[in-house]
Amino acid sequence: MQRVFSGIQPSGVPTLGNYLGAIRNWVPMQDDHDCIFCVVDLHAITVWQDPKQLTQQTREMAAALLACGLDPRKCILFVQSHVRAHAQLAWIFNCVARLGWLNRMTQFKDKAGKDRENASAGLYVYPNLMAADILAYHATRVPVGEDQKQHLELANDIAQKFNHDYGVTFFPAIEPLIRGVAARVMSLRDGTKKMSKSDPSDQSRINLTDDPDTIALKIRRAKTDPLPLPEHVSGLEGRPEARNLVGILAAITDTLPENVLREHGGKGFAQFKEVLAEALVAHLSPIAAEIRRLLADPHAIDAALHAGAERARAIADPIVARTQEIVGFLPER
Ligand code: AQP
Repeated sequence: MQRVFSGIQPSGVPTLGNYLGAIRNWVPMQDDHDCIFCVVDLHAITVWQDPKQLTQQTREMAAALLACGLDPRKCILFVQSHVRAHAQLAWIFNCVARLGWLNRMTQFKDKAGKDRENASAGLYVYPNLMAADILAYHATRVPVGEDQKQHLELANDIAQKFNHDYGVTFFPAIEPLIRGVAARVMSLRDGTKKMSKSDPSDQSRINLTDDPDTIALKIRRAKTDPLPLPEHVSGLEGRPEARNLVGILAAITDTLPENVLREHGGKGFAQFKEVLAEALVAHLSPIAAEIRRLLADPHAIDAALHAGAERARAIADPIVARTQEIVGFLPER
């Protein structure tokens, strides 16, 4: 079985974007892949995180992943900082990756914004840690969205350079794993920006923990344009907010945007938003209820994560020990 690795940052409550773009697609992979899923807290602190909130968000993220269907009997689920191998291998990769490679990463440019001098060094070397996350397990398949493809190419460059420089065939090639239509969900306030858990406006996103009234209100207030819905997908051209809402209904009801428009084309947004809110509430309410149930027992969540970390260490520690040996570090014992 191919080994899959994927991670998600505990940088806020998981959103509908995280769910439709990533988490929902991870669930079926557990049946035909050797899956390792990680709450990547080391990545989260590349931008400021309030310590108390980070602890809470890490548990919430784990609860959300379990509530969405990740099953510790079928996959390994753990927190990144609990497995030292990630940071150990990332340091070695900091010494393999070239500055020129990192300078080309568009996500750094986006996240650092204009005040680049003030961005953390961690944000800059984020892709090296991501390479370490994957290669510490010799994982060969990584489910990624379009935005992460560049980081995956960099991980492959690091693996190849390491193998070449040390004259070994140790790290495998990594391939993106694309399953079904990975939905890209945009902000409810601006159809040209992606929905993000760290967006300052809570109105810009649907959180997996939102109650039905909040979901309905956020959808009702979602930005739209004055025209009715078009009859065909071509009519969504230049209408990012309309495209986003149609895309969300299509993804949540497992259909294509053209089918949504066949049924709802010509309607006004007030009517369409009611249908969309109802579909979202029906789909997300059981998940929110399960998150609440799991969070009522934080010790059980921590215990599941500790057990996951132990299984992760059993795979990663020997790979990192061998990497250190290849590099020429004096053996620890
Ligand atoms: N809006 C989105 N639509 C589709 N997929 C999305 N993902 C994130 N936002 C959307 C996918 O979720 C996975 C985990 O993401 P992450 O937590 O590692 O970081 P991110 O992509 O930066 O997600 P956020 O929510 O925007 O977090 P912050 O606000 O901390 O930056 C990834 O597979 C991602 O593609």
